[in-house]
Amino acid sequence: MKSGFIAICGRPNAGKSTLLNRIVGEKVAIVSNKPQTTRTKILGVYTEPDLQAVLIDTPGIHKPHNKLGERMEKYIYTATQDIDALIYVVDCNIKDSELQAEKESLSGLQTAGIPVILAVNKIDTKERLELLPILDKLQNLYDFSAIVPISAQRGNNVPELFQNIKGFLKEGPKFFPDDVITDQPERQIVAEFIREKSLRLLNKEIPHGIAVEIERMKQKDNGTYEILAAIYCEKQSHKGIIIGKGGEKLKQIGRQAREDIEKFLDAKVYLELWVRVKEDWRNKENFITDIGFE
Ligand SMILES: Nc1nc2c(ncn2[C@@H]2O[C@H](COP(=O)(O)OP(=O)(O)OP(=O)(O)O)[C@@H](O)[C@H]2O)c(=O)[nH]1
Ligand SMILES: [Mg+2]
Repeated sequence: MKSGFIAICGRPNAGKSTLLNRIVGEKVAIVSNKPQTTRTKILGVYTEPDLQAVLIDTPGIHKPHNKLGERMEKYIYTATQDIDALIYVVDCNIKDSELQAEKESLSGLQTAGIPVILAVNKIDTKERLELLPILDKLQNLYDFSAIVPISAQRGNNVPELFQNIKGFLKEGPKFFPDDVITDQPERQIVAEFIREKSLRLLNKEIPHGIAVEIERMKQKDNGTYEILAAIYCEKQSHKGIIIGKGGEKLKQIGRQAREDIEKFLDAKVYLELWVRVKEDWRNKENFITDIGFE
């Protein structure tokens, strides 16, 4: 029996959560094209009869601008303690001007003694020949154990990447039962699905100031779930935008979230959404803790 912990790190939007979902084979982490989609560390468990890899998705590495950002930084730090290997994900569309930031992110991770595998992601967006000079530049950033070009979205080369990870697992126990794929409680996944739709359907600065809290969730005798959730935003003007003309935007968020939640819970769902304003919540320690950032 072999097992181990593998952290997935990298700058915002690189495709870390997409990779986690791809390896686990189910959606356990939300994905959007807005940077800083992931706010906590999220475990995804991959199990075979004689092997278990516990993957830890992390928030994108960035300079924190508020208390929430500082917590996100702590999650990255704790996720990279006592691990057997680290997958560093980088978008292959990286510009030369961004290489230095990438190098600094890597050196901030304190990876001394930990094998680091570089996953060069989104290769579906590039021609093979265009990729070679990029790989060349990236390999100078760090003494990587391996460099694997992948498409997390389409799955290209992800088995090869995983084969590489297997080499770093050690003799050890299963840390989770065979049927467990994530450490997140049901309520948290439901809240995240709602936040994902908000991120995807809203523009500009609003998505970053959104938090979702499940205020009530119960299953009725007929199997149907009743869920009441609050979408928090930071300004009164944002509230109007989230609700939209005639409530249309909020309805759209609710419809799309409900589809995902029903698939996940394998049951019918009645979802009610409220929008609430909490000024500057990203700087309010107590509120951040209350909505689930331990
Ligand atoms: N074309 C392409 N797009 C991808 C690929 N992997 C991820 N994406 C897209 O890139 C965006 C960011 O993906 P995420 O998985 O949320 O990235 P992340 O690194 O987890 O981002 P943060 O949580 O914000 O740090 C989404 O729009 C994804 O659909 C890929 O292999 N190819
Ligand atoms: Mg993410």
